[in-house]
Amino acid sequence: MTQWQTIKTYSEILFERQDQIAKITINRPQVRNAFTPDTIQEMIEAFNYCRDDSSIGIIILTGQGDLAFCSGGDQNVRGNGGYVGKDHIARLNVLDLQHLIRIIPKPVIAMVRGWSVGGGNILQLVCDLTIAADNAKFMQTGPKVGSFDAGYGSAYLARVIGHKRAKEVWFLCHPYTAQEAYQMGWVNKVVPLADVEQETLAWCHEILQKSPTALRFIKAAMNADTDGLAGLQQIAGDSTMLFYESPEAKEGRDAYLQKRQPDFNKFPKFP
Ligand code: S0N
Repeated sequence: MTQWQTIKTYSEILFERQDQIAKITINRPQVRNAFTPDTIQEMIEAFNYCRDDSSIGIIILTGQGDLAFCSGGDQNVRGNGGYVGKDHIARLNVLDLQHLIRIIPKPVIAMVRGWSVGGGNILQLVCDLTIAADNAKFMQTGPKVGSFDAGYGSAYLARVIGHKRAKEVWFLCHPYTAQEAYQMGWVNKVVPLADVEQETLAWCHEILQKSPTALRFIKAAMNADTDGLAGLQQIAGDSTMLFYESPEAKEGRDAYLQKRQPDFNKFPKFP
């Protein structure tokens, strides 16, 4: 059995690691891992930790127990302008988390057991890869419960599974089995429930053998195609990060600090 070590103790999530692999688990099984703004805030903090810790190479997002990955926003704390947390402010901060999962420059794998519903299913969608247990079920309920996600939840879903399928998912609000989701390209692999963590870890270990910079640029490039200028900004920032490492960029910095003209002529002009 895999040994996980706690990175930090939270009230609504588990945050653990095993060497270079971090695991963030929504820990509210009593409500099928529905999230509140506080759950989301804890996840944002954990993802940011993973982003900053250079010894973490990959992140697994999952839900506690076999019954649900996540059932979306907790309807008990749904207020008038969003979901209401301990600070009594109504907000939709799950959108911030979706964005963070997209821009974090490390692969994020959703490990889905049981229900993946509503805003929880959008979190699964925005992860880079999804490994589903054979008991997983995928569903959008927005039009049934008076809500919708017209961002990644609709437009990006259409890119992933096709427009006709995405409209079917939202217009009918039917559940789809793991096998049906696999056939639509909604998930990457379906395995027996008992094997899902072992399989997810196997994918993590294989990915960790690859160049982290290459993975970073591939993720950013694919997201830039869907994220417009914000996606371009991400890949541009990655390019700047690499450029800062170069003698050419350092010459510009050093010349400024030494109050002299930079000598850029010594650097090659590649084809
Ligand atoms: C998940 C379902 C299908 C599981 O069914 P199952 O296994 O039969 O269990 P239940 O008996 O139904 O549930 C067990 C207990 O858990 C509670 N519970 C389940 N889900 C929720 C939830 N989301 N909120 C609060 N409680 C939940 C049940 O009430 C039950 O409790 P007890 O034992 O006390 O009766 C099934 O449970 C189900 O269909 N759940 C509701 C799914 C749903 O409609 N989710 C909300 C969808 N909307 C969002 O996620 C909003 C997302 C969002 O934040 C957003 C952000 C940006 C832009 C737009 C949006 C947007 O609004 O969409």
